[in-house]
Amino acid sequence: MSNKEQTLSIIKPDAVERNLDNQIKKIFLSNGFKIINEKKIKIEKSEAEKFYKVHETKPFYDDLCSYLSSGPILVMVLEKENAVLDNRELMGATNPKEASEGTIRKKFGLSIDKNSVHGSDSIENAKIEIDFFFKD
Ligand code: IDP
Ligand code: MG
Repeated sequence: MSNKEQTLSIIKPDAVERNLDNQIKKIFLSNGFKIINEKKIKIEKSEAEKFYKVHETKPFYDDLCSYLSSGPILVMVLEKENAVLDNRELMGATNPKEASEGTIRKKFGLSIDKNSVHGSDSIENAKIEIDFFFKD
């Protein structure tokens, strides 16, 4: 019995700017994820504010939203068993300095804000985030 799950992944502006999107996609594919849907877009700050609304009381909220809307991003729906948690593990800790060896953020992250990738943190949020970018 398969237990496929979907999660939302974003390759953030710092990584797209360094042309790392294909390398990062290969990491997902070689770790058993299927890329079900993808698009490269540039979002408005107002959209970033909606996407990151859970963080609106945080001191870094404004910078975070400016950053996510500062350049092109690659938004993807990833699918595999346990996609949400497996993606979080593959991404590594929020702060690249604290991320484990072999994780995407350890390899490519520049700083806690420019940490190269976003991944949904729960099945419930994955559904909300996938709808946010792909519901038409
Ligand atoms: P996550 O991306 O690992 O889920 P969250 O706590 O959900 O981390 O934070 C969302 C994003 O906000 C992070 O990926 C990072 O870009 C940014 N961020 C989180 N904490 C800080 C901070 O202390 N300073 C600056 N930016 C932060
Ligand atoms: Mg998060």
